[in-house]
Amino acid sequence: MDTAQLLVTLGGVALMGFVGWFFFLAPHQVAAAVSSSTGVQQVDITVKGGYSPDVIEVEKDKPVQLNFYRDEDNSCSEELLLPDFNLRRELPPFQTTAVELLPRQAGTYEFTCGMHMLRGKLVVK
Ligand SMILES: [Cu+2]
Repeated sequence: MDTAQLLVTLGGVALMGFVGWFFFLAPHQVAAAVSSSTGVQQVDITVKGGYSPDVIEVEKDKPVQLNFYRDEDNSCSEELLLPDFNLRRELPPFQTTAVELLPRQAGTYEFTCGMHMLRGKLVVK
Protein backbone atom coordinates (compact mmCIF):
# COMPACT_ATOMS: atom_id res chain seq x y z
CA MET A 1 0.00 0.00 0.00
CA ASP A 2 1.44 3.39 -0.89
CA THR A 3 0.77 6.61 0.93
CA ALA A 4 -2.13 7.67 -1.28
CA GLN A 5 -3.92 4.36 -0.77
CA LEU A 6 -3.29 4.57 2.95
CA LEU A 7 -4.76 8.08 3.09
CA VAL A 8 -7.84 7.01 1.14
CA THR A 9 -8.29 4.05 3.48
CA LEU A 10 -7.90 6.18 6.57
CA GLY A 11 -10.27 8.76 5.13
CA GLY A 12 -12.83 6.04 4.48
CA VAL A 13 -12.52 4.69 8.00
CA ALA A 14 -12.89 8.18 9.46
CA LEU A 15 -15.97 8.80 7.33
CA MET A 16 -17.57 5.53 8.40
CA GLY A 17 -16.87 6.41 12.00
CA PHE A 18 -18.53 9.77 11.54
CA VAL A 19 -21.56 8.25 9.81
CA GLY A 20 -21.87 5.70 12.62
CA TRP A 21 -21.64 8.41 15.23
CA PHE A 22 -24.09 10.59 13.38
CA PHE A 23 -26.75 7.92 13.02
CA PHE A 24 -26.40 6.06 16.29
CA LEU A 25 -24.73 8.21 18.89
CA ALA A 26 -25.47 11.82 18.03
CA PRO A 27 -27.43 13.49 20.83
CA HIS A 28 -31.17 13.31 20.49
CA GLN A 29 -33.55 16.14 21.04
CA VAL A 30 -36.57 14.97 22.97
CA ALA A 31 -39.89 16.81 22.97
CA ALA A 32 -43.12 15.97 24.70
CA ALA A 33 -46.32 16.73 22.85
CA VAL A 34 -48.46 19.62 24.04
CA SER A 35 -52.18 18.93 24.30
CA SER A 36 -54.43 21.53 22.74
CA SER A 37 -57.80 22.50 24.20
CA THR A 38 -59.41 19.89 21.96
CA GLY A 39 -57.20 17.18 23.42
CA VAL A 40 -54.99 16.77 20.36
CA GLN A 41 -51.35 16.27 21.20
CA GLN A 42 -49.37 18.53 18.95
CA VAL A 43 -45.70 18.67 18.15
CA ASP A 44 -43.91 20.91 15.70
CA ILE A 45 -40.99 19.23 13.97
CA THR A 46 -38.51 20.97 11.72
CA VAL A 47 -37.13 18.89 8.85
CA LYS A 48 -33.71 20.05 7.77
CA GLY A 49 -31.01 17.43 7.29
CA GLY A 50 -32.80 15.54 10.05
CA TYR A 51 -35.79 15.86 12.32
CA SER A 52 -35.71 18.32 15.14
CA PRO A 53 -36.79 17.27 17.68
CA ASP A 54 -36.18 13.67 16.70
CA VAL A 55 -37.70 11.95 19.73
CA ILE A 56 -41.38 12.76 20.25
CA GLU A 57 -43.17 11.65 23.39
CA VAL A 58 -46.94 11.28 23.34
CA GLU A 59 -49.61 9.57 25.41
CA LYS A 60 -51.51 6.65 24.03
CA ASP A 61 -55.22 6.74 23.15
CA LYS A 62 -55.15 10.46 22.43
CA PRO A 63 -55.02 11.85 18.91
CA VAL A 64 -51.63 13.12 17.80
CA GLN A 65 -50.86 15.77 15.25
CA LEU A 66 -47.28 16.03 14.07
CA ASN A 67 -46.61 19.26 12.22
CA PHE A 68 -43.64 18.71 9.96
CA TYR A 69 -42.18 21.94 8.64
CA ARG A 70 -39.74 21.07 5.87
CA ASP A 71 -37.17 23.83 5.93
CA GLU A 72 -35.24 22.69 2.84
CA ASP A 73 -35.76 21.35 -0.65
CA ASN A 74 -33.12 18.63 -0.40
CA SER A 75 -34.80 15.61 -1.99
CA CYS A 76 -33.67 13.36 0.86
CA SER A 77 -36.44 14.58 3.13
CA GLU A 78 -39.27 14.86 0.58
CA GLU A 79 -40.98 11.74 1.83
CA LEU A 80 -41.91 10.79 5.35
CA LEU A 81 -42.53 7.20 6.38
CA LEU A 82 -44.12 6.01 9.59
CA PRO A 83 -44.47 2.33 8.76
CA ASP A 84 -46.07 1.20 12.03
CA PHE A 85 -49.00 3.50 11.27
CA ASN A 86 -49.03 2.76 7.54
CA LEU A 87 -48.20 6.38 6.86
CA ARG A 88 -46.34 7.74 3.87
CA ARG A 89 -46.48 11.46 3.21
CA GLU A 90 -44.96 13.90 0.79
CA LEU A 91 -43.53 16.88 2.62
CA PRO A 92 -43.58 19.88 0.29
CA PRO A 93 -40.59 22.18 0.85
CA PHE A 94 -41.03 25.25 3.07
CA GLN A 95 -44.48 24.18 4.15
CA THR A 96 -46.01 22.56 7.18
CA THR A 97 -47.58 19.14 6.66
CA ALA A 98 -49.79 17.89 9.45
CA VAL A 99 -49.70 14.15 10.05
CA GLU A 100 -52.47 12.81 12.25
CA LEU A 101 -52.58 9.48 14.00
CA LEU A 102 -54.04 7.79 17.02
CA PRO A 103 -51.57 5.66 18.96
CA ARG A 104 -53.36 2.74 20.58
CA GLN A 105 -50.37 0.93 22.00
CA ALA A 106 -47.41 2.07 24.02
CA GLY A 107 -44.11 1.57 22.29
CA THR A 108 -41.43 3.20 20.20
CA TYR A 109 -42.19 3.76 16.55
CA GLU A 110 -39.61 4.93 14.08
CA PHE A 111 -40.22 7.48 11.38
CA THR A 112 -37.78 8.00 8.53
CA CYS A 113 -37.31 9.70 5.21
CA GLY A 114 -37.98 7.75 2.03
CA MET A 115 -34.45 6.33 2.00
CA HIS A 116 -34.36 5.55 5.72
CA MET A 117 -31.52 8.01 6.22
CA LEU A 118 -33.17 10.60 8.41
CA ARG A 119 -34.61 9.03 11.52
CA GLY A 120 -36.79 9.96 14.41
CA LYS A 121 -38.83 8.16 17.03
CA LEU A 122 -42.34 8.48 18.26
CA VAL A 123 -42.44 7.24 21.84
CA VAL A 124 -45.95 6.35 23.00
CA LYS A 125 -46.40 6.09 26.76
CU1 LIG B 1 -33.51 10.57 2.71
